Amino acid sequence: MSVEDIKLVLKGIFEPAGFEVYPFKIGWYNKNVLKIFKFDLPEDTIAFIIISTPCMFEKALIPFVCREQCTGAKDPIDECVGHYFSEAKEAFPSHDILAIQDFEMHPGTRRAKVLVQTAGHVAGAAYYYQRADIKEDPWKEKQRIYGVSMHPEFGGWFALRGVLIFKDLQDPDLPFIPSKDVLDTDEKKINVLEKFNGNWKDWTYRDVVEPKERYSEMQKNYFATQPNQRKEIIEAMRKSLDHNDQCDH
Ligand code: B12
Repeated sequence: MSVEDIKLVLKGIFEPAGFEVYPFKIGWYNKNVLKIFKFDLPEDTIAFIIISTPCMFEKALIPFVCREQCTGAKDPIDECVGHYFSEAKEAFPSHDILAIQDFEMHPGTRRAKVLVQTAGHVAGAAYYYQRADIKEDPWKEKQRIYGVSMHPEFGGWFALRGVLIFKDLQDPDLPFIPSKDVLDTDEKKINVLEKFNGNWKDWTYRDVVEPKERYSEMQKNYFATQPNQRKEIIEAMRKSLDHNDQCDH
């Protein structure tokens, strides 16, 4: 099966649920990250980054919490994404696939197993803006400035959910598609980094690119609420599906 064929199958699984899928080569990722984050795999190994767009909440999460009777014991979004990752793995029984979600850390350390922003950047999905991109920045030398990715269509209204690495699939010919630099001046880059680092809770960093869609009020409310207090919102989500008569429990 070619990368293009695999991408089509993955799109069939993820797109109806509000996710996007972009292929990349492990070598492109490894070239950018420090040794401790590199994957010990040949550089032409094929992987896919999975991104959730605003409608994932309504298309995947609400039906999922309804179906699965989530108790909130585990994070419903992580579980929901995990469900789709399992489905993707099952679609390719003859391939050796390593699925890694954004929250997964190496045991015993607090080091992420995959840096999804770098993966999204090299896959051409969302430009990863970092302090190092700016010629003259206004911050103190020692100040930690976290980088932020921007999607060309959804601005900051998306999340990078994880990667699927096809460990036994290599393709030297996968074309490199650079991610779109949607913030073309240092001023705009500084602005988004200031907002992401200083005021991420007010949502404004997400709007530095005019998005074609934002999170719904229910989704914003969900993310603005502490995970251990989301039970009520999850109940409301269930009821919203009951209303539409789509819930089969
Ligand atoms: C740990 C973590 C945190 C920590 C530390 C943040 C950090 N960036 O280090 C804390 C708790 C502070 C945090 C907070 C938040 N986080 Co957070 N976090 C993560 C997590 C799990 C890992 C990040 C990490 O450890 N990075 C390690 C450092 C070393 O990586 P780095 O700085 O990118 O350095 C690498 C690059 O520079 C690369 N590199 C070097 N040169 C070059 C050149 C190029 C061209 C490229 C591409 C790369 C590259 O090499 C370096 C490594 O060697 C990621 C998910 C993930 N698995 O990636 C989410 C993630 C970064 N967080 C995210 C978000 C949204 C948040 C919050 C808003 C809270 C929230 N969840 O809503 C806040 C905002 C930050 C703030 N103002 O406090 C999003 C960012 C989305 C986006 N649009 O970019 C992510 C991607 C989660 C997701 N699923 O989408 N987070």
